[in-house]
Amino acid sequence: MAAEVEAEPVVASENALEWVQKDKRRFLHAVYRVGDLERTIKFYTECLGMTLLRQRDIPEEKYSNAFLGFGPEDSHFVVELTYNYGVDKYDIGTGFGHFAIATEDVYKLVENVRSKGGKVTREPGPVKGGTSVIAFIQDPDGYIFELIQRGPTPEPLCQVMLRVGDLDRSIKFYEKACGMKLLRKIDNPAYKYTLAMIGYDDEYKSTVLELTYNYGVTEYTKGNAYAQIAIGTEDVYKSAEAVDLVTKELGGKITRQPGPIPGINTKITSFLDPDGWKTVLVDNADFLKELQAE
Ligand SMILES: N[C@@H](CCC(=O)N[C@@H](CS)C(=O)NCC(=O)O)C(=O)O
Repeated sequence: MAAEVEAEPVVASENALEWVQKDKRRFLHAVYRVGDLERTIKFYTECLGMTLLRQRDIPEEKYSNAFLGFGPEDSHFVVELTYNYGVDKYDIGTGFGHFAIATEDVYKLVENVRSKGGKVTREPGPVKGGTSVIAFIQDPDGYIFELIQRGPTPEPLCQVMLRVGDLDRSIKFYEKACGMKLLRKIDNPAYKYTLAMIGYDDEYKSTVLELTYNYGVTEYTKGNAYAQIAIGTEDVYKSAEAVDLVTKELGGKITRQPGPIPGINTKITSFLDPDGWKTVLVDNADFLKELQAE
C-alpha cells in the first residue's frame, strides 16, 4: 500500500515530462517595461517597421499596455510594452541581451533608424568571428535590438537573447521543462562566448531564445525593466507539473501556481529558470479568446 502511494506522483510527473514534448507550444510575446509608451510606439513603428496591434489601459492597477509586432498576435511573436503610471526610467541590468529583427537589408534599416534620430550602437557589418551581417541599435529606454540580414521570413521578430551562467544547464532546463529543441550551438572561443539557439521551430521561420554564455561569467544583474516571455500551451496544469519536477533537478522555481487569472479567466502559470529568467505559460484557447474579446 505504502509503495503504491509513493509511486503515484512519480508516474504522473514522468507523464507530464513526456506530455511537454508533444504539447502545442509557441512563443507569444516578450513583456517589458518602458518609460513612455507613445515614445516607444513611435520608435518601433517609424524606425523598425512594426505595427501597433492593440493597446489597453488598466487604471485600477495604474498601468497601460501596447502590443506591437510584424504580424497578428494569433500567429506572430510580439512585444508587450508595459507603462506603469509615473515611472519613466528602468534599469535594464547586465543579463538581458537584446531582441533581434531579421531584415533583408540591415544597411537600409540602420539608415532609417539614424535618419529618425535613433541611436546606432554598432554599425552594420559582418559579426565578429562570423559572416552574418548585423548591427545593433538602441531604443529610447536603452533596450538593444540586433538587426540581422536574412532573406524573407514570416517572423522578423526572431530572437530574444538572454545571458546565462551555465549553458548546458539552461539548455537542459528549457528542453525538459518547456519542450524546446536545441537548434544550434556555436562556440566562439576567439571572443570567449558560446551561444545556443533553442525553440519550437526552424530559427529562420519562427522566434527563438538565444542563450549566451560568456566564459567564466556566472552572475548577471536583472534590473527591473525586462519582465518575461510568454509561451502558449494546451494545459497549464500539466505544464506546471513538468516545470516543478525539472526545477527540483536543475534549479528555478514556480512563481505562480497554475490557474485562471481573477477577472480575465485566462489560465496561466509562471516560473523562473535556474538563472532567474521568468517565463509565463498561457492557455492557448484562453489566449485566443482574449484576443477576440479586445
Ligand atoms: N559578450 C557578448 C557575447 C555574445 C556576442 O558577442 N554576440 C555577437 C552576436 S551573435 C555579438 O554581439 N558580436 C558583436 C559584434 O559582432 O560586433 C555578449 O554577452 O553580448
